[in-house]
Amino acid sequence: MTEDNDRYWESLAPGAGRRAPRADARTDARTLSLNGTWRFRLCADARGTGSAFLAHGFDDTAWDEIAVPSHWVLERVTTPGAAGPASLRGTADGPLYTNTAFPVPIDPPRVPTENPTGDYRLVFDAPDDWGRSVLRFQGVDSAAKVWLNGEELGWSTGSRLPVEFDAPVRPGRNVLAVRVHRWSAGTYLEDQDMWWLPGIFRDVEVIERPDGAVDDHHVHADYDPATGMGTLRVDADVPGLVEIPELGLRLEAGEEARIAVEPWSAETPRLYRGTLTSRGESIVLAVGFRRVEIQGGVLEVNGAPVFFRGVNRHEHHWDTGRTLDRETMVADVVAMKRHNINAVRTSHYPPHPEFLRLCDEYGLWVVEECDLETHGFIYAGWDGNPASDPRWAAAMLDRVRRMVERDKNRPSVVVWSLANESWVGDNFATLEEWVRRRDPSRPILYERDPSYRNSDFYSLMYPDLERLDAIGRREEDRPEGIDDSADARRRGLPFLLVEYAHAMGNGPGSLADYHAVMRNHERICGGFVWEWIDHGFRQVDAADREFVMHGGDVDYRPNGGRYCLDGLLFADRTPSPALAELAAVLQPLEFEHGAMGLTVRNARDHADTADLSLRWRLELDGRTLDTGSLDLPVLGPRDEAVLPLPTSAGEDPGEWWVTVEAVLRDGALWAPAGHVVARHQVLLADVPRRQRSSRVLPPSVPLSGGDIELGPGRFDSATGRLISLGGIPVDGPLLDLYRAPTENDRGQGGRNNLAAVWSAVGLDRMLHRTDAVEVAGDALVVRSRVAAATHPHAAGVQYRWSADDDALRLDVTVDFLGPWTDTPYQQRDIAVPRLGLRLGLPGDYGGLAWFGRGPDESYRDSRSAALVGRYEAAIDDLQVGYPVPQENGNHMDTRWLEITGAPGLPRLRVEGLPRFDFTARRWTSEDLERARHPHDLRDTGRVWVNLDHAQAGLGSASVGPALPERYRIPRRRTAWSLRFVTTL
Ligand code: IPT
Repeated sequence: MTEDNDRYWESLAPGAGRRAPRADARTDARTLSLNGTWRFRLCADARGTGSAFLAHGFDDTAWDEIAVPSHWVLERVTTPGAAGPASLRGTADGPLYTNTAFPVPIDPPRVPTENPTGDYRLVFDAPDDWGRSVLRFQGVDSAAKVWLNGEELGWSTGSRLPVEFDAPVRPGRNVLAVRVHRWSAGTYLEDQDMWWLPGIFRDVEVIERPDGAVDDHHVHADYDPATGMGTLRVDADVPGLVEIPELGLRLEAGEEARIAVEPWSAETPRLYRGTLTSRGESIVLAVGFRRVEIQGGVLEVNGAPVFFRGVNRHEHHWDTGRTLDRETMVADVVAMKRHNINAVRTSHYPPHPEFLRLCDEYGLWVVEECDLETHGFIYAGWDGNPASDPRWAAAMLDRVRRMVERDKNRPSVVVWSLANESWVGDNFATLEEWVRRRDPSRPILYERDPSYRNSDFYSLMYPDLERLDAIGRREEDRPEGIDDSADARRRGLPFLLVEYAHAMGNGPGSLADYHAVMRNHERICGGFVWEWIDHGFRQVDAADREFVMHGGDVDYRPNGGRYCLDGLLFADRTPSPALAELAAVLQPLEFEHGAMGLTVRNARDHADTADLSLRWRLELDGRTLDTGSLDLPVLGPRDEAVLPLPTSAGEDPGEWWVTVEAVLRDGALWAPAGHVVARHQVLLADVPRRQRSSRVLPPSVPLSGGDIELGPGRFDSATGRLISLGGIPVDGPLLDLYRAPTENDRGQGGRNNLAAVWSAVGLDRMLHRTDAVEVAGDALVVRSRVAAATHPHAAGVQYRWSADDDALRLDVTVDFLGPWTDTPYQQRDIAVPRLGLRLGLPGDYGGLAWFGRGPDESYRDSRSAALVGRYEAAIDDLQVGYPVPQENGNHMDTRWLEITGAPGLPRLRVEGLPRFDFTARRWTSEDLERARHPHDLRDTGRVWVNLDHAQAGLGSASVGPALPERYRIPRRRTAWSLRFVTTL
């Protein structure tokens, strides 16, 4: 039996033999990158390959080659017993996704004997004059033991944190051997909602440490908003000279200077570059002067309240997992800046240090979170939770220290977050005390302890709007079990909405609602949408079709299923419609049109508007008539001005709209000149059209059998159904009450599962029965009853058709009949997702033009990004390829829609009286619902167009509150009208 102290991977200690954590820095000290191709052997348990691989002479040519950094589960490697390397993706040996559950039995700190272990080997050369050095791993998941030239250097846990060893690197040939275990005691502290991805997944380097090199340095760069003066002191463990040429500063390490500076903020990321030079090396400094304070329960930076327009960002790439290259990090930062996001919570671990350097440079507020989450103890009733077990204090503190020490010099980091979802425990007091002592310059966040005793913020996840508003007023309910004084303290804290708006599938809804509530209360320093990017992997199926793999595509339990696909970016980093919506909601200029003109408010906290200019365009029914620019006075933070509208409506009939856009005057680091940061539309006038005089046609009723003709329409006299329209063979229009459920429609854990209610009442399988086909004056009236098998409840529909010369008019009236209560659900909850009509057209149709909201999808609770205008698109381009097929592509407030086909086919124009929602696709809602992946969707040979009175909102119920009542469609008598015109 192995001695317990040999089982280091199950040790409560976080590591051994490691150097003390220190600040991340760029240095001119000689550095050898050890990234590249290593040798690798995957083993079934923690013994690995034994000890032979440490030796210089070991022959590793039969081992796999592997890229470092990478996760071995995403590479081609040989599994124990197999003949050659293969991809583990999609297998139980591959990437595994759990949301809250532990992948190991709960028995801390032990892990199963089945513990995939990778032995890594690298032979590298050091120059002849190479001296003393350290070996640094920026991230190894989850536990690693390291040997250099046969000598054991130590071992470590803490996957998303750096570790350094003193490394006796020799001039000439060196052999580095690393053993990495998939599961370890560290696993119990790393139960974040994400894929389990083992391996050496961040950079490995050897850094020379000449005599007098800087071990650690601490930049103190304060800004006094009252005087405009900055204070700089750089502490170092060795004598050194600090130089900031731009400020004419030369001072000793440890010495303090006061000097007039421009402060750093996310909106004005003013960095002063310089160096710290000691006898042994020169370190790059990027100094941002700023002060973070909580004053009167409000978070301030540089004396001004600050508002986080934030997102939660996991590190993810659909090929390489949490191994990201710099280009990908830049892409993330640029995309955030371009979408008006100004803050990132590094959920739920410190990111690659380069990402934070980019945040300093491009300007993003960072809430940096420690690599610490014990969520899975929820399945043990929190029994044994490390947070409340003193034996785990050292390992927890080790993580927080490694984060704070690494990133203490980053101006972008303004809040330290101790952990995510780890419930309560005294160990958090230990962490808090240590952080306060080490870095009093930043506030501390811990969201989960209801007493908030270790947090400078009150914080929650996914509250509904009413609760959030009460919090803003400091009138929220008291959390259970909290005494008066703790409650009073908590109520005095600023509020940070650490997660909201669950962007899973189509959604979230209510981004604009949340933003409005948050902006209304100074207590609320902003929020962070969950989350930035879908964690899906690019994968091919047996038929070689590419798809985005989620947890449920791996046959493994426990399995977090699709919950890893909840980002604003799709896994391939294309923005989802939700990101455009977020950008529109977060725009840094706010507009309001009133009698006095157009009020423009600078919604920024620290920057004025000198970088922006305004331009406008005048449109009549979506056609541009005139454009121009508008003077924008330089508005200070939170200032406003009233501008006269630059143009006015004419007399021609139609809708006169002016659209104002704020654009970057000059290029910024993150976007070119002309990039649009804010938009606003004003309806100047809706000039009525003169009534055309047209000839009303009566229906021609056949004597026996035959079809009924009415204007351009031909109807089946028995069913009353439209057969052709201006010569186009059609299916329907027929009442449609259903949509393919979105992730949010399915709720979470049995709560708010609207989709289940819809299915229980049969909305997904309604049968249509014609009860009457009558000629009433000039109209054809068709009465129908629409109901599902098994149930007595129904929708009663009246289709009233009338015609003039060239058009067919349809007036629809829907009633809800019967009890609608014959299900396990209460009738009150049975709102329908859609109240509309489904029309089938020949598959030769494919082109669309419309006047209404666009160009991208819009829903009643997500329509800020979709401006009113005239748009054109191919049907195929209107499909939003959610990786799990579901309702998508709705367009609200459509005035008219034109559908065109192959040359020679009549053009069909549908006019709203006054408006409708449309969706067009080559498959039905039922097909969408059935498909598991987008490639399951097949062209049915028909085009299915929905012409809807309304569709329900999206909400955020996949993790969040129920869809607000006002975004549901009540079951009550409803009527709407459309006009159909066909032209050749
Ligand atoms: C919250 C988690 O912090 C986050 O990691 C993610 O899992 C999110 O939920 C849902 O996708 S925790 C949840 C219990 C509210």
